[in-house]
Amino acid sequence: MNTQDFVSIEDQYGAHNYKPLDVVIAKAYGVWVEDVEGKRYLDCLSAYSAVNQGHCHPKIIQALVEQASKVTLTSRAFRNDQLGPFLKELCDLSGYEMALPMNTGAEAVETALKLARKWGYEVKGIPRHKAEIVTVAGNFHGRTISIISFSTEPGYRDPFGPFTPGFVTVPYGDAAAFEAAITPNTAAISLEPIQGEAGVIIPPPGYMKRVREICDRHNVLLMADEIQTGLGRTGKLFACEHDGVQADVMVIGKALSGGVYPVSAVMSSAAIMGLFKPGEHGSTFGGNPLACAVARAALRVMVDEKLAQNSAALGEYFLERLVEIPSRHVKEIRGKGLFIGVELKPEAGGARRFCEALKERGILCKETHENVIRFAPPLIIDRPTIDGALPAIREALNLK
Ligand code: IF1
Repeated sequence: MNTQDFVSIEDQYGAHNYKPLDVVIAKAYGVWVEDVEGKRYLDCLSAYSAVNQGHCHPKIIQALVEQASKVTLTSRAFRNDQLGPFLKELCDLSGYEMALPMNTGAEAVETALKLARKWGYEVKGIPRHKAEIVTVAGNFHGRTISIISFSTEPGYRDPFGPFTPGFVTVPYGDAAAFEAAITPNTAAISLEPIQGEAGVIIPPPGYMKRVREICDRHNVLLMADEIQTGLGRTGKLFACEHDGVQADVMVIGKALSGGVYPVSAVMSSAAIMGLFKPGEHGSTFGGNPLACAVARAALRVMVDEKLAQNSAALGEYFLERLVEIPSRHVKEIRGKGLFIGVELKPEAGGARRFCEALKERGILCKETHENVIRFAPPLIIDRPTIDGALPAIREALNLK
């Protein structure tokens, strides 16, 4: 079967909820993927920052294979010998006291929303079922009904109501607007320290710090979604560290498993996490031994290979090289660590055709919204690999 055969069969039998580039990947290692025709590409998406450790990292795959032959799933009806050590290692690394494991990012966000509401009722004293959670314009936290209920992207939300109540929207990057939206019933604010899907939107300096202060002043929880920004992507282990802030509740996923297996988690203090009582929350697969063994290995790789530091150094290098490329199409290039957005001018004809052109030249990128090309390679990338990609990027950014 060739590329077109795979595309046809997928489009005939699969729901059309995506518009992927027509590259059919059959194999991947490190920063590289290979398609069914044997053509090699530099991966500059990293499965939306899930494969920060690089594709098929040998140590993570080894953990997967070894654990798979021992025990994969116990359910939380019983205990397993991977869960406790995983939670401890995750807490030690992140500076949180307790963790709750789930599978996908959206599930972890849902978990955090439930936790914030329960905190609102039991700790803050908000009247039952009146809790409000402040969210920001341009947010992306996943695809469940409750999460899309506060999406400001019509395409993600409109056809899927009725919506979950209890969410309020304020502009992103505007701490005063957040403060003005707080009522006695406000339990939490939820935000991404840098917005990914919105197009690598970096808020004004000090925004997270001001949000933290406002949360403290009004007894409101700060919930940070670090599913995409966390685990080294922005040059720190967590993006909140850029502002010296610790959220009350942090959600992580994606690279928590190095992209090998779906693993997510909610992190918090013992006081807050302790509000969950038996039966109030759970998941068949959450905290399974295979997930935990994989995540333990993925975290070890993150630390041992200093991936956050590499992201900071190589991200700065990559950004500098990109800025040097002359292109009449580029409006702005911004980024932190290896989380880089190239925003094109409205008249450039959309980011998609540039991503197609990059693909033809051996680089895989995905447009986000109409006009932003995101460059987010695995954090193990080195200078020679970036240098090797620059001529192709220069060509693609200079399409007619
Ligand atoms: C898709 C976007 C990226 C996320 C943040 C939670 C989740 C995500 C900050 C949910 C997921 C993904 C989902 C993926 C595309 C991708 C994405 F363009 F849609 F927005 F990365 F930029 N919080 N982001 O970024 O995690 O439930 O998917 O594990 O195809 O929808 P999930």
